[in-house]
Amino acid sequence: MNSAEDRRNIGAGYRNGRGGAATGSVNKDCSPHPSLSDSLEGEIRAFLTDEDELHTYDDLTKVNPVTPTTVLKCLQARYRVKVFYTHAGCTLVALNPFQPIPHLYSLDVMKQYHCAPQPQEFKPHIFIVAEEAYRNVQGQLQPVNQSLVVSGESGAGKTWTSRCLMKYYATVAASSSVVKSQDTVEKIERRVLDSNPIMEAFGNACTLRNNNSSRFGKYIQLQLDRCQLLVGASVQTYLLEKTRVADQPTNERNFHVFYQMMKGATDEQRKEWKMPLGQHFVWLPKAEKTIEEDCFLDTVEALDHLGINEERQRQIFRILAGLLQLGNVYFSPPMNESQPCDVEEHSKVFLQRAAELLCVPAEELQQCFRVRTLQAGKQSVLKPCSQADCGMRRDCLAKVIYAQLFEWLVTFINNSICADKSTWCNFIGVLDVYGFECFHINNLEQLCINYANEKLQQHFVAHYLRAQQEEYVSEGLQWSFVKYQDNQSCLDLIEGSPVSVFSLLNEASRLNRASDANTFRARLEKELRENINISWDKFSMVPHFTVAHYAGKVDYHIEGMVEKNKDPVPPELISLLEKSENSLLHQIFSEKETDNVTSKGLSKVTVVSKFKNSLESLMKILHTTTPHYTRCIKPNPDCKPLTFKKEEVIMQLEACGIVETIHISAAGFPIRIPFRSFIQRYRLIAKHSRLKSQSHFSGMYSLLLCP
Ligand code: AOV
Ligand code: MG
Repeated sequence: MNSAEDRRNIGAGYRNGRGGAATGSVNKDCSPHPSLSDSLEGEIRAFLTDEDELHTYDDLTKVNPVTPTTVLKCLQARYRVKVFYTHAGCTLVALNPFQPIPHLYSLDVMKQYHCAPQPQEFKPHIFIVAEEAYRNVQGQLQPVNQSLVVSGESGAGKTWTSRCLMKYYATVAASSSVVKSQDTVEKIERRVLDSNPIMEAFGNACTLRNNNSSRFGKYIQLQLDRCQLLVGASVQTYLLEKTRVADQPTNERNFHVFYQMMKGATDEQRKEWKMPLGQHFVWLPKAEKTIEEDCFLDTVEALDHLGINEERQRQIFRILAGLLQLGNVYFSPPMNESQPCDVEEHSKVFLQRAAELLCVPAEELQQCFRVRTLQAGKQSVLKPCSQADCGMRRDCLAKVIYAQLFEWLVTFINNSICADKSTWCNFIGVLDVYGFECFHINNLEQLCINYANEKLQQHFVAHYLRAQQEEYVSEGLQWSFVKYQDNQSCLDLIEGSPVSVFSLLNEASRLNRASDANTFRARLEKELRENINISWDKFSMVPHFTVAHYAGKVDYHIEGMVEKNKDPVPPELISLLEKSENSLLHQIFSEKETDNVTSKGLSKVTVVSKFKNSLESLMKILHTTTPHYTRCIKPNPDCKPLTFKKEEVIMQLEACGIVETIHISAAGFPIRIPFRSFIQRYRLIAKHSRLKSQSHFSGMYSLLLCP
């Protein structure tokens, strides 16, 4: 597969025959998983004597007995014979092979699943889930929107799976719809797929856990018309990790697009972007090389297809080049405190270049970093910034520009692929958010990412583990309750009211004074010490707190957290950008007033409040759709091809409640038809009098096919 196809489609990650990312030692250090105990090993050995048969279990509900270890053993046997998908009742388990599997996702295979009268009778595959959702969308009585919820920890294969799903629908639901822009005419499915390489170039980066880690969440709705043809799509994104632009964790990288520019630029572009060969940029750390950096032309091609014209592209790349120059600007302390800092002598050239690329006056750019304007009544007072403040303001400028540029791109993509409401009637949503993360040092970014994963887990718990069982009971069926791990208490700890980590973080952010990590830690301890999901190492010198997430314990450093939550943008920076002669930059900052960037520059809504609200809206949408769950499992922490580490896998299985899911699925009713539809469909074969006597039946469903 070539690279353009890869990133539009489903093969990214293998240009050099190499998957995954990080080095073993680092990953082992930060892995949340302890080792498998000896007793567990014993249990595995005792399980099922005929080991040769194990790989034949297509559905884990057939494993007997169902325990974490038997399930593990079965998945391991299947992985050994290169079978990567297994049903677990209502869920599909997808093991990451970390290597391309020829033909597994070919056109022929898609057709096979799409055309089969009963795709479920075929080998487990992500295409079964895709096809089921596609058939369900027609609904029993009326169309029902569907959601494909793909979850798993970082590097487990969510983004890969989402690409597979999009490619599937772009193929089986391909319509004759075309969109016109400039002088090009594009098929809509091509455009929808082209949104992937753009969003991955701007929103993905190499981390310790995944070479192509999504640093934002996305929910893409594929819009279908009455004939179930794809006529458009819309993308909703969630909290881009913008801090990465100006601050990359050790051994990690900046967003792919910067490396793509560095590597893919022509001589002419290099000159225009002031990026001579061999130039060192502080914000482009040279952590492990990734194949995504070779994809500059793919990104440009996708921008073309989406209808972003050459001039707009020039402006985008000039802005990005300007940000790189900013990273090389440093400040020296002033002779006395009443004086502003100076730009370091060897940095001056970078400041000049940044100003040229961002199309703002260099002198004003410098002034914005060095001096803050305070409002005293009707008078403005100028106050010099400290050396640290100058650096913070420089970083802030880069972050706000990058985040707003990303948002502008997403809006453009939506305008380019979204169908007119009158042309589509229902949708299939594909959810791909950043996976659970646990690094050596975690901060607000990881708290938000892990919170999003808690929300998804809670959706699964509420929708499947809890609701299914309650439904059986309410319909008067005999049912012995299967216990499950409910993560609601962890969610309450993070987002609940009146007191939670978020509420205390917001409280600290509202206080208009420099926040002290120790004070915030003390506040957390005072207010939340009764909560079993949070703990502290009393002897630690570093202010921190530990949250027991459903997927493992994560230690969060508090230093800088309150400031990140406030996410303030100095008003001088916004005023400067409004004046930019780069018309894109000018447009972004003068026309648009977002929650966090107002013309006064101050952010009113904190990061966690905004994120919480956007996730709540997402949950509301999910609740109105029929969900289909796919659990991606990362079989080893080092992203090594075909390597299955039991410790790694069993922890993921336990965390997501797979065993409970299997129990409920195995004992439950696999087919449930709303009572009305049931009557409508089967009244012919029922005795009239009997039907009549049941017409008072209050249950929601007719539950069929008890196994
Ligand atoms: P993620 O989305 O779950 O992590 P990805 O989808 O980026 O993880 O997968 C990580 C890497 O695993 C990919 O780049 C591929 O190299 C490989 N991979 C995943 N699934 C498959 C598959 N089915 N076949 C072959 N290779 C695969 V994160 O975005 O970090 O949470 O935030
Ligand atoms: Mg991803």
